[in-house]
Amino acid sequence: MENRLKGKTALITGASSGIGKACARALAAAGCHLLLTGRRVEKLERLARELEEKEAVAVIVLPMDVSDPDAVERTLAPALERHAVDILINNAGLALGLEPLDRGQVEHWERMIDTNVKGLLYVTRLVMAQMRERDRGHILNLGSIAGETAYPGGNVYCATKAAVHMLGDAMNVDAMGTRIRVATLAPGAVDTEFSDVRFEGDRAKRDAVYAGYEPLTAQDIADLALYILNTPEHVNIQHVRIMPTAQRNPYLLHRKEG
Ligand code: NDP
Ligand code: 8X3
Repeated sequence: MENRLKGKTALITGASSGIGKACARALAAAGCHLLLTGRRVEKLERLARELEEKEAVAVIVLPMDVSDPDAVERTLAPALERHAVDILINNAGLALGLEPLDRGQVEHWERMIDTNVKGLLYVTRLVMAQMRERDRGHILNLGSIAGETAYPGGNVYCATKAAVHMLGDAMNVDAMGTRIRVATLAPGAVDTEFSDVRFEGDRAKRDAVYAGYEPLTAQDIADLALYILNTPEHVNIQHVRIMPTAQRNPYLLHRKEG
């Protein structure tokens, strides 16, 4: 397939691990320059050095907590004066806890809503404004099958991803008449640090999520993201759902015994 990504600039939120990191690697290999954001600066710096050396692209690290509107403004606004962003991957996100709503922790809810929904909005407001001025750009939001089907204990996480799906539709509507494209990518189970974060380092709980079947890898998601972002300008893939073959919906997971 023709490479339409070479020389473009991509901003990825949450590039320090998992899907964001795999997307950074895939886009750099395709010749994209990168703006990488996240809170764990050391991990971002290491990735930036690796990709600059290996792929000969320019990589800039922008340490930023997306849930802090002042930090987003302070960090992104000056960066956007220097760089025109062609691709935005809104990937930063997390789940915390798996309790029924009535036993949920308010602090968990606030962090999920502030990161997955409000963080995405703070970043997109600035980047999409620049894309509108340039009449070009591609936004890819990480949704989830959790945003389509509620599962026990998923409550607030599911609601944040449902919001991401609706915001993707809303961004497409708001971009009507421009050349801005918006995609929502909704994965099922992907083996990343996601469950380490959700269960706050409880190894047994984390391992149980991926036991007895082959989950998706971050690379699988990056491959799909690359396909979506490399389509010609008249193609706007708006919503894609991707799951491991063993999983048919959040409930239906075929696990092998033993
Ligand atoms: P990881 O935990 O591996 O990665 C999450 C990334 O988000 C990290 O780079 C983290 O960086 C960043 N992040 C989290 N909070 C913030 C914050 N407040 N500010 C800035 N960055 C933040 O998980 P995944 O790669 O799996 O998750 C990526 C996205 O994919 C999420 O939106 C998740 O909801 C979604 N997803 C994941 C699935 C899965 O099964 N793994 C399935 C469906 C969707 P740092 O800690 O350095 O800030
Ligand atoms: C992450 C996938 O089903 O564990 O969004 O919530 S799930």
